[in-house]
Amino acid sequence: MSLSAAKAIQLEEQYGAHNYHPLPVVLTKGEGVYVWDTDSKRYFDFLSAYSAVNQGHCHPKIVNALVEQSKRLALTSRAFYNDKLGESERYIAQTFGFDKVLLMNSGAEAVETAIKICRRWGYEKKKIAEDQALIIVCDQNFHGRTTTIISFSSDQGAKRAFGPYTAGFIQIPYNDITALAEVLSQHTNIVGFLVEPIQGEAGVNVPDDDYLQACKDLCAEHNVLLIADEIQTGIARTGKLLASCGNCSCEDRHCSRTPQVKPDVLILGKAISGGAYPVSAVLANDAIMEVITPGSHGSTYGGNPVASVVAIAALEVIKEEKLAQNAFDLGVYFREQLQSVIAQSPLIERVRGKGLLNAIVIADQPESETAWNLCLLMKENGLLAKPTHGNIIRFAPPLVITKAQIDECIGIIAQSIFEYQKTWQPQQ
Ligand code: IF1
Repeated sequence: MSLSAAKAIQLEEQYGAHNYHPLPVVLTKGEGVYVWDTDSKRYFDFLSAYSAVNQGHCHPKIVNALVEQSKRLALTSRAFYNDKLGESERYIAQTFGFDKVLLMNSGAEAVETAIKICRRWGYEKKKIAEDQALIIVCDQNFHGRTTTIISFSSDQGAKRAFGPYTAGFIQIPYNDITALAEVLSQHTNIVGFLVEPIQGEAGVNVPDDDYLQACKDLCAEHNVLLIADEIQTGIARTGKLLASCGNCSCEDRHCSRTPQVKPDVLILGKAISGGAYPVSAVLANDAIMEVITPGSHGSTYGGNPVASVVAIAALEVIKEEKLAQNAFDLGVYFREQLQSVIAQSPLIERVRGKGLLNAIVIADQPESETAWNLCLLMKENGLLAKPTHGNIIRFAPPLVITKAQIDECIGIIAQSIFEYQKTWQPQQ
């Protein structure tokens, strides 16, 4: 018997740190694109745990892998070998086309791992002076919440009063290849460029089609590692297996239209384990990964047997159910359908995104409550979504969604927009 919604909220209020401001809904069950609250009300999940549940909630194949391995051998630490890690390292490395992979747990841990690999590569291979390595990042980035990662964040809410900050990072504008070229020409001790192929948290900022290729070319020219953070955009979310690189599992017709960019270091998380278990990964070829030597990096749970089998199962689901293809096709359809709603509403400025990572921009001030209030109304109408920044609402359903379900969700979104705009006055 699950707790009442009020009791669940009260317990979190009293005993939990207040590090989130959740939508007022208490979920107790998930299956595919649906979640249910403690009053048995069903919702479409249009957040997918920030794109960790691409395969749909509680996918039977992934859950089964989790349960069966947990009953056999869950954790050995890396002090000993186990019979699952090597198999998953091979599967992951070959799926994404790299020589090696280093498995961690959270996305932030993988980003930290990539930063360490890149810095050590800079000292040992590029012969940068000790402790002088610089890594370029973009403004409006989101790469996690550790002290080093927030050191190069431009989000004051995530950064304020957590100093002193880690040095060694230069921030440039996103989607600005001239800015990247300038910084690369001004500094000789740059070792890496860490970038999201699409900026998720910043509001689904999609760069110019040729941006990533131009970044790759400039990084190659200056012997700098291109580090792609695909924790949110990867694993079929944007209509290809990866937003940045062309090792696609989708049909050629999709990839021929956008450049295939292979980063030097690839960072994955979230949907690599389908929302069942925390798994993250850093992939690179031998010439880079060999800077990691015994004792130089690790974690208690990183690469454990359960993580290993869950990651394989989650990636197999992506391939077997052709979820990249589905995300591509239904993403086009979703944006087209939403565009016809937007054309009838002064409330929404535009829709943008790739695959099933989309967002609408509300025609109001970022500090207005409009996006939040519209999410509350969509919740009442049976769809869960949450604002990213101020006046932007992200729409990211599980990739197993069907066309008929998209139609139903367009109906809910349209109904909510038309209902809300009856009484809406834009903030002056
Ligand atoms: C929160 C944001 C999304 C990520 C990218 C690394 C990480 C994330 C591109 C770190 C994590 C999550 C974290 C969660 C909310 C969510 C989020 F709003 F914070 F920014 F998705 F956009 N790189 N994103 O998106 O991975 O350590 O969380 O496993 O912290 O509130 P993690």
